[in-house]
Amino acid sequence: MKKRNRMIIILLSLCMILGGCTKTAKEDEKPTSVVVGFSQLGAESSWRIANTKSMEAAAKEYGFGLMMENANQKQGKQIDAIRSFIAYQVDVIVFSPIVENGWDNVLKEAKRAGIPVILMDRMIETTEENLYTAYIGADFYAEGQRAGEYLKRKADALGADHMNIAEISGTIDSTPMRDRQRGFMDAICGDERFTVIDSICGDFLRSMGEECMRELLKKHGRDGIDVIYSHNDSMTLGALTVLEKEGIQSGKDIILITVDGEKEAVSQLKAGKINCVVQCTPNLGGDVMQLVERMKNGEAIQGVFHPEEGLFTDFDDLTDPAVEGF
Ligand code: GZL
Repeated sequence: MKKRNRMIIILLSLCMILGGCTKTAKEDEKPTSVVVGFSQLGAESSWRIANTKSMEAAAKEYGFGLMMENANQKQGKQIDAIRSFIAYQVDVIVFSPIVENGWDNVLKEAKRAGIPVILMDRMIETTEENLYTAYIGADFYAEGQRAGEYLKRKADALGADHMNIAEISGTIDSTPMRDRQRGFMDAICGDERFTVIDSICGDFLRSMGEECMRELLKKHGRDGIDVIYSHNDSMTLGALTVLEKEGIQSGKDIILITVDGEKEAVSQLKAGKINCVVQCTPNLGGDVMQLVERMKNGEAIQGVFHPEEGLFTDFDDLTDPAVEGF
């Protein structure tokens, strides 16, 4: 018998022996009381990675089974994941919709299957009734307003008579992009000092933040932009590397306003390179699983649940230990 075949037989036998000795993980685990199907939209930013960790930790803490599918920024993959959760007959479906539209059909299937849906982090736009039980996530409009109110305060402090604003936006038609833009524009609306000269999509990605900044500088020149309003820290940190390469003093020559509140952005605030960090907590897992627990106990859950959020700015005492990122 060829040596190779002999080796294969030995290896196979070894696997069978070992396989028989170790209990499969399943036999060790106590049966889970609840299985949560979770469609996560991607891993595009530090915020998203922290959000995923928060969901995993909370599911473990509550002893719930968590079936998580990462859609890598593709709505179609989220829809497929939700369909697989329905087929598996999970107890609850949780998902963070990458964009607001296009969910009615799959959510009607979940409704017909009697599986409650919780929206986490982002909202959907629908004319259908009761396609989801609850929304847990930020009030993005208020986040945009906070950014706008900060800018007005900053303009007052600088005695600025005019400021050109360029926006680097998140994923088009996502709730954070739509509402952070709306809240900001409403806050500065009517204030003659401000002109929004451009808005360019960076898709919440750091690499795109760099590209957007290069394009904005090319289009408007280094003296043509006074303020950058960026919808998340990842894009802001990308933009920052371009400003530094160009020898532009961000935080001074150009005011930088960002949203999320990750550690690196807060340290750049403390370094004077970012002026305002609007908080948006990724730690939603505990709230989600608490809601699942209440639903499991028969409570009728309906509504919108926003976490407490604020902002850190260059007007604050940045040595205060409370000024920290996630
Ligand atoms: C906000 C979340 C956004 C973050 C980005 O709740 O949906 O998506 O602001 C993330 O960092 O990519």
